[in-house]
Formats: sequence, structure tokens, C-alpha cells
Amino acid sequence: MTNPLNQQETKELKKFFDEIDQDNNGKIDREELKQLLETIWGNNTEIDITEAVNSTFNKCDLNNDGFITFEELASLGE
Ligand SMILES: [Ca+2]
Ligand SMILES: [Ca+2]
Repeated sequence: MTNPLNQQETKELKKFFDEIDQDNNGKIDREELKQLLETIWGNNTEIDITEAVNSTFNKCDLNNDGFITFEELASLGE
């Protein structure tokens, strides 16, 4: 698979990724994603955050190892 993002986009995506990856282990786990979504949507009771985390992982966690890596996130742009 080729990476369609240009350098600038990759840089911005990496910054976004690093913000979510709070323990800086290079992968996003469900807890980190949940915290992000709670920060964004915490007061919106119409959104089921657990459901949103599950659907994001279904879409992004390409190898189903329970983590979203930067490579997996970047390949979503295709
Ligand atoms: Ca992490
Ligand atoms: Ca994965």
C-alpha cells in the first residue's frame, strides 16, 4: 500500500496522533481514544462514546490487534 499523504499532511497527522497517544508508546488504545472523545463530546449525551470507540476501532484497527498505529491511521486517507 502506498501512502498518499504529502509531507505536510503527514506532519499534521503525526501531531494529531501524538496528542491522542498520551503515553507515547506509538499506538492508540481504546482508553486513549475514549479520553479524546470524552474531551470532545463529554457533555453531549446523545453520543454513545463506547459505541464511537468501537466503530472507530472497527474502521481504523486494520490488523485487529487492539491498537491503532500511525501507519493504520495514515492509510485511512486512501
Ligand atoms: Ca498509547
Ligand atoms: Ca492495529
